Amino acid sequence: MKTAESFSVKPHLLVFGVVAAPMTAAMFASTAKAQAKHAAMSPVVHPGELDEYYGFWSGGHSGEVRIMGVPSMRELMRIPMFNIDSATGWGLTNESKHIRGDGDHYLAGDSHHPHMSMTDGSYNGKYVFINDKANSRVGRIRCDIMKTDKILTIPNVQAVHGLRVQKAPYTKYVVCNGEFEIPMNNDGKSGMKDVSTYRSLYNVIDAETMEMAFQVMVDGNLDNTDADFDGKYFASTCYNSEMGMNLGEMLASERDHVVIFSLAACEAALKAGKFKTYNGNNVPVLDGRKGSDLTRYIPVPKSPHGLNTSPEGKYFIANGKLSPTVSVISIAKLDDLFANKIKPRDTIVAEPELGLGPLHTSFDGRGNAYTTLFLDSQVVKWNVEDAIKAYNGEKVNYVRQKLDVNYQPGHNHTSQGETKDADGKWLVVLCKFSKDRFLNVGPLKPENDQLIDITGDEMKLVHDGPTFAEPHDCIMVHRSKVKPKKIWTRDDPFFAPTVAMAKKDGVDLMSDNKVIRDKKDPKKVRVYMTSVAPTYGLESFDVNLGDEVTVVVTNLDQVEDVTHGFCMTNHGVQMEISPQATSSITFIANKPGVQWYYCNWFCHALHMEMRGRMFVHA
Ligand code: K7E
Ligand code: CUA
Repeated sequence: MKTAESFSVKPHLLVFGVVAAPMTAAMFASTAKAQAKHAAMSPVVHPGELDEYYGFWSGGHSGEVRIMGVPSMRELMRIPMFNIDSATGWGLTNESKHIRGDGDHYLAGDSHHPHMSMTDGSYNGKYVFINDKANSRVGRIRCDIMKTDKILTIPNVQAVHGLRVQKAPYTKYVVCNGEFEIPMNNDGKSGMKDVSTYRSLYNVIDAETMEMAFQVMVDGNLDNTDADFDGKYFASTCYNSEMGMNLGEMLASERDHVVIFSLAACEAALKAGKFKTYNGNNVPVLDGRKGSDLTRYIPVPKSPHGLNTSPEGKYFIANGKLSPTVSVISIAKLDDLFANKIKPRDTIVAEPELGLGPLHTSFDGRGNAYTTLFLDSQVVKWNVEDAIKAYNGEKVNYVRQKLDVNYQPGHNHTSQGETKDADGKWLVVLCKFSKDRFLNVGPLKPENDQLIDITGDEMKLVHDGPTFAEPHDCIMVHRSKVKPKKIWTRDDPFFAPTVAMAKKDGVDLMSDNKVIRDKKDPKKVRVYMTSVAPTYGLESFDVNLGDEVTVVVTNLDQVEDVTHGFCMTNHGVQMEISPQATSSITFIANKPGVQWYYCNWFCHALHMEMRGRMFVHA
């Protein structure tokens, strides 16, 4: 296996080459001409100008999602989800705890695959979904407020990995892969020696309610997934079809497979009641193992990884990982496959050899595909129709270009490339290693998100972007498709439970500043206050030692960007309250005497003065 080491020398050699050979005037002129002809698009977004794309970046094992501006690659916002966030109070406020639900006690997550909801194969700007591999969850971001609004723990599985959305006619379902196979039931009665009951499940979630629709049991495990553009089929790669429990066993056979799921067949089986339940929950589990009419298994070289649908809707592409090839599956042939008119391998229309370690592929909408080569530290641009011709015996060269990237790329993504609006402008390659590309920050390095101009015949690297652990995947959505609110509306469901609590207490959140002691449980105190820069509605309040205090702040400011904070010093309590929002946080008043609270979001010239006292009676 080649390492990043052997590739890191290349850029230096290039630089030295230029320095060593003095250029003549003629050489300068011809270079300038060549540069003018092939001038790369600039990633520079001048001060005051806006980016063309919203990038939604997974935060990997930091557990969050980030909004990047593309092409500037500036980080615009972080959206905490599976993690805890000190700045916004995510995981601390009652609103976020309510959304975090049954997984609220998890303080960590591992987010991989962000994907936006679609209508007719185009992004619709409504939701972004992402998986948490670490704790088998799926979260949803509401794009009108850019906050997480739902998190679902998937039952019966361990490690939810690949995730995508139904592309057409609209995102009714979010689909995701259970990666690690586990005993069914996993009740501690069997499991370590006898692996015959081990299964992986394909998970189908209702995108609107964020509840489980159904699950499909498969042979082998599942890795990555994607959907077609007709609303008929989903496809998932499978490594370890052997059901091995260690590396040697997992690599034993030469072939693994791509599983194709027929949505209509699954929905019919569900309707006909052909399912079982497991582990004491009531989620219907359909049987999609080999021989079932819900699925088909297409053999491909062993241990495939990424699964990508081409934007014109014709192909599923399974990326070889251990094989230097990708397998191109014709979606048009799947009807015949399900009708048993052809054999599974008959759906393969090309298997081009691209280089070492193909992991993920994206598309420019002009018939070209871009595949990351993890081991070669390259992106290879290739033409899909030419690869099909070559597979049919014609003498054509389907590889258009190989570009060194720095280093060890995983996912790559083109602007809008997973939708039918693939526009072939930008390619982002998410490199796992960055080594010498940035100032050394110690043994732990950032990742390197490289921006590549793909508008011309040649790919041009235009920007290196360091990112913190670890953007597995990203999408780029044209800014015309996303219209977030500028300030909150008071009827937002995000803080509706808190509004309901206030109503029960007889409090008008827009005007009242009150301390209410619970009549049934006198240790519980609710402190309601407003905020208008630079003051809180309450300059002070009193509680007793040991009280459970819930502070509810409603931000009356209506000016865009005037966000306040609430921090109770020495209590680990802080949160943000954006204009017209209500936020609440609960803690135990466990220290006697004067406790200052203050606004921790800089809001006003007198922001430092925006504070007050809690007095705790001993
Ligand atoms: Cu999408 Cu990193 Cu989870 Cu490939 S995975 S690299
Ligand atoms: Cu309000 Cu700072």
